[in-house]
Amino acid sequence: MKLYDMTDAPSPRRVRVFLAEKGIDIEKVQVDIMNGENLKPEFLAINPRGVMPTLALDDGSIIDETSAICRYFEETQPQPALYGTGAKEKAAVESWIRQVEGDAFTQAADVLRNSHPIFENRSLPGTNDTPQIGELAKRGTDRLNAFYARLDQQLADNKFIVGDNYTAADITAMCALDFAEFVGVTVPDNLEHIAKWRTKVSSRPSAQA
Ligand SMILES: N[C@@H](CCC(=O)N[C@@H](CS)C(=O)NCC(=O)O)C(=O)O
Repeated sequence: MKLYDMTDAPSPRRVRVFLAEKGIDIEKVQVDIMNGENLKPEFLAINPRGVMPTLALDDGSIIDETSAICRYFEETQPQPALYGTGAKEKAAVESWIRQVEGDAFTQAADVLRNSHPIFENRSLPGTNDTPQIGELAKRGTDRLNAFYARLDQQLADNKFIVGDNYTAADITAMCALDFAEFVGVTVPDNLEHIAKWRTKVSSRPSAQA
C-alpha cells in the first residue's frame, strides 16, 4: 500500500494527521504538484484525475478524495474512532467535514488558485485546464470570514468541533485554517474560541505529520 503525497499540500496533510492519530505507518511517495509532476503521464497512469492524496492498495486499486481515504482506514482500523460513535455523533462529524470542505478548504483554494501566477490555467486541481477568475479570490476571502464566525460560535459550547471528542472534523478544520492563513486569510483575533481550540489541536503530535 502506498500514499501518493505532497508534504506542503493541505489535503494530503489531512490523511497524514489522520494516520498519525490512528498510529498507522504506510509508505509515502512524494509527487511535486508545483512542478506539475501530478499531471505527467507517469502519475496519470496511477490516477487519471491527477490529484493528491491518492491511496494505492496492494490489489492495484486506487482510492482518492481525502475523506474516502480516511474512511478506508476507519474501517480497517476502527480504533480510535475518528468519524464519531453512534448515529448522532457520526452524522455531526459528516456534517462538519462537508461544511469545512465547502466553506473553508475550497474557499482557501479559490483564493490561492485564482490569484497566484503559478496557477494560471490551473485554477482547479488536477487535469483541468481552467483560467483564473479574480472575483473568486475575493469571494473566497468573504466566505472564509463568514465560516470563521460560524466555527467560533460552534466552539463556544464545545471542547472539539462536535463535542467532547477529537474527530476527523477537527483534523479537516485544522488543516483548512492553516491553509487559509497560508493564503493570507487570517482568523480575526477576537474569535477566542477558535484560538483556544486551535492551540489544543495543533499541539497534538499528529499535527506535525
Ligand atoms: N477534494 C479533493 C481535493 C484534492 C486536491 O485538491 N488536492 C490538491 C492538493 S491539496 C491537488 O491534488 N492539486 C493538484 C493540482 O493542483 O494540479 C480531496 O479532498 O482529496
